[in-house]
This record gives sequence, C-alpha cells and structure tokens, in this order.
Amino acid sequence: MNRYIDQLNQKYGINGHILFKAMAGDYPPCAILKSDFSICEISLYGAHVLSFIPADSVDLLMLSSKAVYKRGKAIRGGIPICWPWFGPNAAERTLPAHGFARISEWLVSNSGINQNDVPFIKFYLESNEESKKYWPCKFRLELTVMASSSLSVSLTTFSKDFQDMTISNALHSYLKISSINDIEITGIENTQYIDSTDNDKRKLQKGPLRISGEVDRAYINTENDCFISDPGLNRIICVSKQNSKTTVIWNPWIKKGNTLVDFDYNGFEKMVCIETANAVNNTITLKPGGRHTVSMNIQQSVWK
Ligand code: TA6
Repeated sequence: MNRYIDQLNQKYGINGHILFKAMAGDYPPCAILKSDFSICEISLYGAHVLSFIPADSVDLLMLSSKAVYKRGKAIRGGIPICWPWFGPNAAERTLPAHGFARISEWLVSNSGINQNDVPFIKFYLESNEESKKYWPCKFRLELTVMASSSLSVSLTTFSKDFQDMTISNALHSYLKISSINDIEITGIENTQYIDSTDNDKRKLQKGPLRISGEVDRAYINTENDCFISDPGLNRIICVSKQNSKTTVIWNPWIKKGNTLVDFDYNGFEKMVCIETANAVNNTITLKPGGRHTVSMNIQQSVWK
C-alpha cells in the first residue's frame, strides 16, 4: 500500500497543499487538502469527505469515533455519497442501502490549486465487474472537492449506457452541532416533506424546524439553501446546493441512534444530517451519454 501512496503523492500531491496518507492495514488511503483557509480529509474509500475544519474553527462535519474502516461498510459521519439509489433499493431489499458508491474504492483523476491557493481534488468510479453485482448500468462517476474557507463538493454522473438510466442520489452530510436541543433549521419553511417516521405521510413544514425527537424527512421540490443556527458554537452553517430538488433532514434521536453500533453513545445530540439529494419523486433519468451534476457548498458564519 505504501507504494500506492508514494505514487499518489508523486502524481497528485502538492507540497503544502495536497498529501496522501495511509490508513490501517490495506484500507484505502486518505487525501488531505490544506490551505490557509481550512484543512479537509477525504477517504478514497467511497470518496468520502471525513472532515472539513475552517482555519481557527471547529469541524463543520461530525465523524463518529466508532466509525468502521472496513471494506463493505460505509463510514459513519462526514459526507457519504448515496448513489445510484437513495435509501433502500425498492426492487431488491438485499442490495446495500444508499447504493454502492460509498462502499467502493475510488481512484484519483486530478488535483491542483487555483489562483487563490485553494486546493481541489477529483475522484472517479467506473462501472466494472464489481459494480455489476449491484447494478447493470454502465457509468462513470466523478466527485470534485474544493476546500477554501467553505467546502464545495460536486458529484457528476456520466451515462456510458445505451439505454436510459434512472438514479437517485444524495450528498449525505453529517453536520456537527453543539446540541440538538439548541439549534434551529431554516430554509425548509412552507415546503412539503415525506415523513419516514410516520408511514411516509406527506406533510407541510410551516415554520423553522426545531428537533425534539427522531426526524427523517425528505423535503421535496426544493432548491433552497438551508441554515442551521447554532448558538452553542456561535455559528450558522449554510448548506447551499445546485441541481438538487430534495433536501433530506435526519436525526436518529436516542433510541435509534444508540442502536447504531458505529454511532457514538448519544451521538444524536451533536449532529444533524442535511442532505443535498434527488430522491423520492425527484429522481433523475439520464439518456444514453447524458450527464447530471449535483453540487453543494457548506460554509459557516458567525451566529451573532
Ligand atoms: O438520512 C436518511 C436515511 O435514509 C435514514 O433513514 C437513515 O437510514 C440514514 O439515512 C442513515 O442510513 P445509513 O445506511 O447510513 O445508516
């Protein structure tokens, strides 16, 4: 594995800005993007952003200390990539939840720094014998991460197939918060949502969202920015998005959270997922040779 990491650093490393480091055993390496603005770590397993720490600040992302770094298991926290389906596979429940992109080893295709010394890296995943075990379609998937004072992530699906392909997707961001009881989420007011905790009933979000129990909601037909006001960390986190019509908000609360073996005990208190998605009735159909890019930007501002 060290030879692989040496090759990565030789080809895609940039002194002082982009470095690849080993993980335990033969688990794929991580890329570290560093600048005066932030430091960001991304696992090549799942092209999974693990952390994003703006300079002189606290990680914007929650990563479970009990996350499992083993092939076949998605990392708990950070930004899992849900693709080519979101949630359970409707046709075949034995297939992995949220698709197979987050449990696949991605490769690096490009890296660099822009004119403001902001580092970026591009990963890709292509259909192969392994992916055919899950999904018959021919594809190329690219993820680009840019780490300035904000975190930009974009996921592009390229159809390499000769027939239409329908996908759903999500950049399933776990945001770090001070306390679930103290935050307020805006940006989803007057928006319809599907409530997974109430038999998938369709409901209307009237005002801002405050969480006092399990929340698992897909807000549909919305392209709005979302804001988490967090007085405890004296910050507002803004999740803005392009080409995403669904925003999923999830907190497992006590009972479900403490049944997840890779979740910190009472970890629900310190996280909320705001997911940049295209799911439920916002699925995407690509014509042969077509492409679709969903993007998001996560940044913080001072609360008061
Ligand atoms: O975020 C929405 C959701 O689909 C929830 O229902 C919950 O299952 C969560 O994703 C986490 O899923 P995971 O497969 O990562 O445990």
